[in-house]
Amino acid sequence: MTDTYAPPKVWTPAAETGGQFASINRPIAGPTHDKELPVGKHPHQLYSLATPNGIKVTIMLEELLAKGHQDAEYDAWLIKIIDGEQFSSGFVSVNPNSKIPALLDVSAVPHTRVFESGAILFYLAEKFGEFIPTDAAARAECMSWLFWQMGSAPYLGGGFGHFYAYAPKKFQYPIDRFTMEVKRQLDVLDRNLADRRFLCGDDYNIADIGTYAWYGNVVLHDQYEATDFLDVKSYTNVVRWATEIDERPAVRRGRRVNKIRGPEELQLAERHDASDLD
Ligand SMILES: N[C@@H](CCC(=O)N[C@@H](CS)C(=O)NCC(=O)O)C(=O)O
Repeated sequence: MTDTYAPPKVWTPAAETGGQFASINRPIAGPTHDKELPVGKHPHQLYSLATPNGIKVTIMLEELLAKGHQDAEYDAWLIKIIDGEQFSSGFVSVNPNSKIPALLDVSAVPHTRVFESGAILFYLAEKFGEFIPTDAAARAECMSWLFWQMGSAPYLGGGFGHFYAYAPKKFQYPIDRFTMEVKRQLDVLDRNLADRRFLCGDDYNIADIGTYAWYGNVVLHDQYEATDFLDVKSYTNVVRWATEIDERPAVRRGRRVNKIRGPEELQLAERHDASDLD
């Protein structure tokens, strides 16, 4: 790999790009192999991994259960993305985009698939009438922050995280570009949270769950080992907001589901019963 690059007339993939996750990247969609997904006994079948996008959904499901919605019960099946399990025929039938998280609601008629973490949060919020405001203006604010998060996270993960932590070498140009944007996003959040307890005001909702999963990880859990580099402590309102969410029992539970890295006592590869987390 060189520092400068003259793009050819028609792009073809390099034989070896290097960097983490290079082995699962390919320029086409669709399945690579035939394999059905397992289906358990609960209304919701989740196929996922405890990445920031994955924990959004397990946190939401644990929050719904904590509110007493027994119908929110779920089986959480592990999808090892590094092994390419998101490219099985079964997974692609639930998410044609081959990315976790993917949800199959087998209590719905017909069985309903939902992919994209933001869409899953919204689906569950609507289904249970929880963590989403009913008033039109408040709902618009909630959806605005939820969509903001969905649009912003790729700059944080795919941009900053990739070039700062996963690329085969440190290249200054993309690191500078994405650090600029991530710090701007942190400042957007910090200013909004200066006079709001949660993103939309006094109430915790799906916008907080989605945004916490990414920015909470960065400011509290040293995601990408960039705590000092991004000077996360200077975003005091973000840290205060993320800390409050981080301490919620349902958040603690949800973060552990489909987790196969980190301290062993916090890992839970699959969840098929509430007692798996006790
Ligand atoms: N916009 C999607 C992004 C999902 C996503 O990027 N998932 C990653 C893990 S966090 C994944 O499955 N990567 C596997 C791959 O790219 O093959 C969402 O929010 O659900």
